[in-house]
Amino acid sequence: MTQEIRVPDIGDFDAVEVIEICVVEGDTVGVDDALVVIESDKASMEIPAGAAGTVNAIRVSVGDQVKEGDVIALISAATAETAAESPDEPAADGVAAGSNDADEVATAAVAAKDDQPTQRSEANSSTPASGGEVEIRVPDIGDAADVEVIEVAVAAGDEVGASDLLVVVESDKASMEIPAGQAGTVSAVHVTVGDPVAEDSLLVTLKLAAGAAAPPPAAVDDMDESSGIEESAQSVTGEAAPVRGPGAASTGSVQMEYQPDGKVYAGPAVRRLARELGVDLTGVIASGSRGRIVKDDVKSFVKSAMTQPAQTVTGGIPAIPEIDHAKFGPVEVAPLSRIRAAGAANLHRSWLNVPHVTQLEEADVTELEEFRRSLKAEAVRREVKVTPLSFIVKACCHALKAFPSFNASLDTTVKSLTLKHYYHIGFAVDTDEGLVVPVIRDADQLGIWELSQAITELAEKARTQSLDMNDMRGGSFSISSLGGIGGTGFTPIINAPEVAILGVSRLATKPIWDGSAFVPRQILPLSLSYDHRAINGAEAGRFLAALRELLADIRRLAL
Ligand code: CAO
Repeated sequence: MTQEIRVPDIGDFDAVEVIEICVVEGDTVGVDDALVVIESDKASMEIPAGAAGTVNAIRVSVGDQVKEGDVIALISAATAETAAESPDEPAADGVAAGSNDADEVATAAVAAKDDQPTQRSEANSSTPASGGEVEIRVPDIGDAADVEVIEVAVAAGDEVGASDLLVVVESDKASMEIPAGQAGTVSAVHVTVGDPVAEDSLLVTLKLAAGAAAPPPAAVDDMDESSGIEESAQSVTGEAAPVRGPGAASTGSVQMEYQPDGKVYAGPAVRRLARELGVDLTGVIASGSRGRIVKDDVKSFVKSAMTQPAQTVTGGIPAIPEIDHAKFGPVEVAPLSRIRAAGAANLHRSWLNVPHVTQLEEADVTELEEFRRSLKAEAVRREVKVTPLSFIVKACCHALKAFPSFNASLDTTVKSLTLKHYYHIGFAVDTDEGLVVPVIRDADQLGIWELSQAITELAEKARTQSLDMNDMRGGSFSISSLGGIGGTGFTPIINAPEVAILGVSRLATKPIWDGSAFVPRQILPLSLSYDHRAINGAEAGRFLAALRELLADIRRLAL
């Protein structure tokens, strides 16, 4: 039976924006699996499937404005057979998917936006105690039942800032992160994980930092009764970032890097899965948009930890010493954006796990450039910009077909190579928020105009932060082009689990000996980094030679 999944009661908000689509048509989902994430000016909320089944249709797109009752997706309910195949997914449990009783469907994972710190602290329920201390209590949680502490993020003695997370509680409807609300030092923590709590339960006592004023008790009473979860939503931090990555192992265990703030951005279903598997979410690298941790991230984390070979050398990676740079002159601390932090963790993971080799080549693209220039007038008419990158993507697809081991992934036990029969080419885009890698799907099926269009559109989406998860996953090979910026060569880091990446630098006119004289030719520097476990040097040399030939004579791309 097909059921309509609708936007639940979203409190005071008339229209909220869809910021993420978490599934694609055909996906099998469990009751708690998020379908979409919506975001108002105050909070974001995951809308779960509410019933196990298959996604038949998605009725919204990223950027759409939706309101209570709007249809998000159609789900055909799982048969008894398929339900039995996923015993770990709880049954619908009386929750009517497609029901208009939004409260029933709304397992809201709420997260305040980064730019709402003051609202977060206002929403926090704190009461003054003696001696410059405040008591942080559970805020109004509406009619939520079975509220439990699922994370305690601080210990007595910890110094916290106003937006720092103290405790995460979870009810039958939502998970709520409760921040400090004010800067200070934690004097006492009154709960532990698993404790049942209710509105006004004492969580933490905080000694206020000098100069910070305790809020008047009225602040709690002033809270709007009806706002319940939504008001509490403001107390949820969305500042999480992917943090530690498995990879640097010492004495047989997986050693992680911690994000200094140690916060996570994940919905209740993901938190529940992490608890079941004993995964500390602060160690999981997020792949969801804006640094949200999704279920697959938790699974990858576990898989990676389980397949980490036992470490035979002790000592691990020596830590870089913490230095007080201010001792040497004025400094300023700039926090990394979530995208940059996620990128840093991914790059570190790849760098530590993959034995990289980078091989260099130069391609004579004189004729390619001549042809590209000849397209200029038509490009203006078509309103598309044709850069060397479109030709490079096209040439890579040809080379990848000839050398399938470059369009592949190694399995985690390094026993087999999965050769992909699709050519989804990722390309690095430099944005103000950091590096992102959107993917051109089936790039081998596209002509130069279409590739140029796809590159322009995806780069624009990347720069306006409107890529959704589908735009960024499933890549089989990546290109990092710094040609528009400069440089004569670099060693790109592989976008694991892919096994190779092509770096492109700025083309230059060089004198080339043609047998009788030096002639000016336009030379494009290429640098191919590859996973030496999957590809050997001779193969890489042949791949680059093929690419060089294709770029030198683009008529070959038509063969
Ligand atoms: N040599 C010389 N000029 C080049 C060139 C090259 N290899 N590649 C592009 N150019 C030119 C273009 O033709 C364009 O010139 P015009 O404006 O005169 O036509 C100009 O440089 C700017 O190109 P572009 O950057 O707008 O377009 P692109 O298709 O080459 O690249 C994109 C698109 C999104 C890949 C790029 O803008 C970008 O973000 N690059 C950075 C990628 C990055 O940061 N990589 C590092 C990752 S760390 O490993």
